Amino acid sequence: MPLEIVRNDITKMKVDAIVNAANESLLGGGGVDGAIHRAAGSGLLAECRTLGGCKTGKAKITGGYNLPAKYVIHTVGPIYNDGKHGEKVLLESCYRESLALAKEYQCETVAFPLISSGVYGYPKDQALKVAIDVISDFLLENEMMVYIVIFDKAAYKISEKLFSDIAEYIDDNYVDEHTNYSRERIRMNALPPMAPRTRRKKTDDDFLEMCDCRAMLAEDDLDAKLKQIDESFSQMLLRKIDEKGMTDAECYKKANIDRKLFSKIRSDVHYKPSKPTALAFAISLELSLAETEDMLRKAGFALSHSNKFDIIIEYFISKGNYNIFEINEALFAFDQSLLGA
Ligand code: AR6
Repeated sequence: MPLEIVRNDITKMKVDAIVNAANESLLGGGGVDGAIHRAAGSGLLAECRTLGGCKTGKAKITGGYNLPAKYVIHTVGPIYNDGKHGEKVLLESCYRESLALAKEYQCETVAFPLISSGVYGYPKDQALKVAIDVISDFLLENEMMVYIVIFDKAAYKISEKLFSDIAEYIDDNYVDEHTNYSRERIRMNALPPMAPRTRRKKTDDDFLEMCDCRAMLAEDDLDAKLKQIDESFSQMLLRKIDEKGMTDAECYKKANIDRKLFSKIRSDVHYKPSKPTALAFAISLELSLAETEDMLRKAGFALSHSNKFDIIIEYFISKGNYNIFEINEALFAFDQSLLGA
């Protein structure tokens, strides 16, 4: 999955580069900056001293020293005032500049903290949105695995409105499921009784004829059935990509699926993806709920109202919101597994 939100201490991430939420002096501080300097050791501070500081919205790179990461990219986020002082543009620039440096140094994996969302006071839900927007834009054009590292549960917040909307949708749908089930039972009980069958004693000829017919029917049936083997998941995926006028790359990037997995699916007509992968493609292709169900069936799955994961996906599809990163934000907030590979 090219973009993943994880809960971790960024100093523990085994990636090519971690990003530091620094200040303009680049000489260390509190928060994640302090943690990174402590874990990297004094070599990091010595190298930072040679850099001559860094402007807000810009980024500079150093070695990782004692960290598991090879590089540290230091970026300086804006101090949040009231949101009307260009904070968003500066924060976007932090992510863009850091990603550009990571690319220049051929990093394949990069981990970001939520820049500016601590001491610098940027509201966490908005800080996360900026991070997701800029990183997902970048990933449309570039191959990289990017992690947004959330330090603790409290540090993570999707907007309260979205959270409560989804919570309400989950509640409603648990209830609906129950109501539908009751309705179904009432309907079944209301069916008219079946007409009694007329009986005639069967002769041996009747019996042989019946056996022959059954054998012929079974053969025909099997032939017919074999001829109508459904298109596979992979065939449906490729057909839909064509129908939507997308390129393969557009589709797998929007699905937050990496190129290697996509090639595997493309070249194996019988490939059976996991449920999150199948759903990620349905989201990327902006399929309706019915089409999504169809695509899932081809992979051997179904949407069910008995788990939150499915209901959250259904919520987004029913709202016509196919932004996989926003969906993953919500899934993360409800402690569900994320979409993608
Ligand atoms: N791993 C991942 N995330 C962390 C970690 C960690 N080990 N520690 C904190 N966070 P902050 P800022 C999260 O204050 O707002 C420094 O003094 C934290 O929960 O570190 O950009 C600098 O020198 C929060 O969500 O950075 C600057 O002076 C996020 O990292 C100033 O703070 C960023 O919080 C920069 O402030």
